[in-house]
Amino acid sequence: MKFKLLAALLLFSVCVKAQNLNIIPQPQSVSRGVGQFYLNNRTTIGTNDTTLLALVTYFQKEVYKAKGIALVQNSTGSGSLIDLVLTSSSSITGAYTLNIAAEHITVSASNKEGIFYGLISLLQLIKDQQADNDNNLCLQDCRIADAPRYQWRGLMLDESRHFFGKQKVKQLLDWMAYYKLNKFHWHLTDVQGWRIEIKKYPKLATIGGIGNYSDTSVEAKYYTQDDIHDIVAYAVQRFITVIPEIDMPGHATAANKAYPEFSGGSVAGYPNFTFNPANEKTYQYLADIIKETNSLFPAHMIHLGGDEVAYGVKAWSLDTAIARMMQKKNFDGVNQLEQYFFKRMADTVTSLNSKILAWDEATGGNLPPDKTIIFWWRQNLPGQLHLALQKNYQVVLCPRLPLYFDFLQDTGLVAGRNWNGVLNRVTDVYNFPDRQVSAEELNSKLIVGIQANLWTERIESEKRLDFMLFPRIAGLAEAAWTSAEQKNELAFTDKLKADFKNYDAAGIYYYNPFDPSFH
Ligand code: TNX
Repeated sequence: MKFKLLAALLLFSVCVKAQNLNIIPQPQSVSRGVGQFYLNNRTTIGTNDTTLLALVTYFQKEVYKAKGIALVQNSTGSGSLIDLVLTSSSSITGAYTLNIAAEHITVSASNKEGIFYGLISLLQLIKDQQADNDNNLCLQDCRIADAPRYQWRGLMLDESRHFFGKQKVKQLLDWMAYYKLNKFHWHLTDVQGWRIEIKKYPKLATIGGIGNYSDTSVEAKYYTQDDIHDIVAYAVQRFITVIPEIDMPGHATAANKAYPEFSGGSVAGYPNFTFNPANEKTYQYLADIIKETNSLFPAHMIHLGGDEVAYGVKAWSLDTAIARMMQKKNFDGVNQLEQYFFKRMADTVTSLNSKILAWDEATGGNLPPDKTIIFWWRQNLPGQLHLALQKNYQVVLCPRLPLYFDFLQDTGLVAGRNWNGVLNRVTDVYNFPDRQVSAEELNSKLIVGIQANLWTERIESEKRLDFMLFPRIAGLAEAAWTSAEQKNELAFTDKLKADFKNYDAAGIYYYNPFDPSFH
């Protein structure tokens, strides 16, 4: 008895009360208690619902990886020191409560996403503490009630310009989960490379996958369908939806290299940039590609691109077959032809019961509002956002400023796209969207969330990828999850500094805005 008391006192002495609860993104509400919970190799973890056992295992692995502490799985229902409780009440997807008391930790939620995010918050608190020599790790009592601001918390990776491969993508998915991001938009096709195996048209990958942009390799780099199944399953475990993008009718050069018969005209500067809208067979070809792609992704969402076709339509207007088609259909300009093309491909997507996703150029067309999500990227054209909302489209906000992570993130840096010195700092990302988008628009239920886009024209290595992504991904997470009222830039930067030790531990090459020696 005496010994126990002494042990408790000793333990108490190593428990350092953290000033902040270092959780990114900041939870909706946090209250602090005075006691402590000690986590160690004897701590049991269990659940009232066997469908949560996979989450228990996931959490055990993460805690072991981070701290070498092996939690004991209890398969006999409630009564564990850490209890995961699925409740029957209804609440929004991802909402949870996390209660840490001296004797007991409870994570409860009405959906699995919520349990998962509760565990992620707990994991972040665990990572923030140091275990003593006996492997006891002290957690401060607290009660957190949390829920996400947006259901779309996205990150886009461009793997056409540079290909990073399965391992890097999985690492990215790990960090997305760590920050409660839940939509991975995968830009798989573009001018520089086609990165997805399509069995019906194998040359797309084997020829289109040969890089032709600062990557001088002659080996085709792409994801096989098995790779894709593997990555999708990995994402599902982390409550991340993977959305493929097959960009059309522009940005099609890599595909056109593989199957030139569907290329839509050629003009100096942008040769083979577009698919051919005057060839009836193009539509069947792309429909086949869309169908095969759709079958690989449980998301039932296909991003059709639709951006920057203007670079290619010059080729359209010079092509006699295309001009003849426009005349026959009574189109008074290439824009109309573009809309016609896009609508036909969108119809293919909806015929598969999937949603159409598209860059904001598509707002001017006639896609069905109840089946379309528009990605507003041209921040210099706020009218596109107004129009999208007016036409009742759901919208993901991903304006180039501040959400393009290929742009410079600080003065003095050379890595990144330099657009007259424009900067996308981590704090700019953090402060989005409330200072940039009007309150009236932000109140619209049609705005489903926000997303950052990592274009990789200039990102040639994994190290550079990390440097562009970290720590801006943390700013993105809090912008997408935390309500405007709960955001606090100063507190965020403190938490960020604390998080850097996790980047260091993971070997991430990040930019440190508080240390000018980083480059
Ligand atoms: C515009 S955003 C593009 C991309 C480029 C990016 C570079 C968009 C829909 N199209 O093709 O990679 O700018 O910042």
